[in-house]
Amino acid sequence: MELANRRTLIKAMGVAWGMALSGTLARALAKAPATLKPDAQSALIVVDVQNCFITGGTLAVKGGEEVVPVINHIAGAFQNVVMTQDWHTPGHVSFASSHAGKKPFDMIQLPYGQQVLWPDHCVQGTADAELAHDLKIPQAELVIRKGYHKDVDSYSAFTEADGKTSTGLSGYLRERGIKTIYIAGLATDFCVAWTALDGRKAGFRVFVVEDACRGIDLNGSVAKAWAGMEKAGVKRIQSSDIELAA
Ligand code: VGL
Ligand code: ZN
Repeated sequence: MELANRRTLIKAMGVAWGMALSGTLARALAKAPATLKPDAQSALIVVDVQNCFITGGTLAVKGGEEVVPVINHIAGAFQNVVMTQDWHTPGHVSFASSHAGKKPFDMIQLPYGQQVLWPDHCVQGTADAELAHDLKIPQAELVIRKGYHKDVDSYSAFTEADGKTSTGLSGYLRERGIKTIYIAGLATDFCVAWTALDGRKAGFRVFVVEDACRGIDLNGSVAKAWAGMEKAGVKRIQSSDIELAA
């Protein structure tokens, strides 16, 4: 083969290789097809997306505000949306300030079990307890408040931390014919995880949208929460797995 021809061939091979490579890349970068389509029997539960848990709040979760656009986006796929609001009395039992000599993130024993002590947060009627202002889900049907009994905490949107006092959420969902719940919000390892576990206990199919959540992560609590949720049959999904209504 003549040198000039050989050069042309090599160049052509290079172009072909480049095209093949970019094709592979393009496919790899393309979003995987969405597979989950929320129906009339599905509800999105937006957990505690409140000023207190985002930057500037009293119990800010790292990157907490980053869930807001993701949740606004996926909410469009849902006919049914419920939001929760951590809603504590002043002097709540979960506040470190209510226990002499204790500081935030210490643990104490309460009649209903172990309790992490938190900074004062989400006090009823304060700006800190308001839903994040950038959250735009006008079709949300119910805001369920929790943690309003002074002597009992409530991470779960279903059952308070005493393990028996109901918030009424499972009855509401059941009476509305909801079978499947998708959960997003704050914090992965506390209110999201406890809500997901109780959702399973109440007999719902449960999906947690990982990239629409952020965790507090005390001593590996995010990994532990995922392990517990997966063991209980909670499905871990990404927002891209949800098909947005056409
Ligand atoms: C939460 C700690 C205390 C939560 C609420 O929303 O995950 N965490 N109160
Ligand atoms: Zn709280």
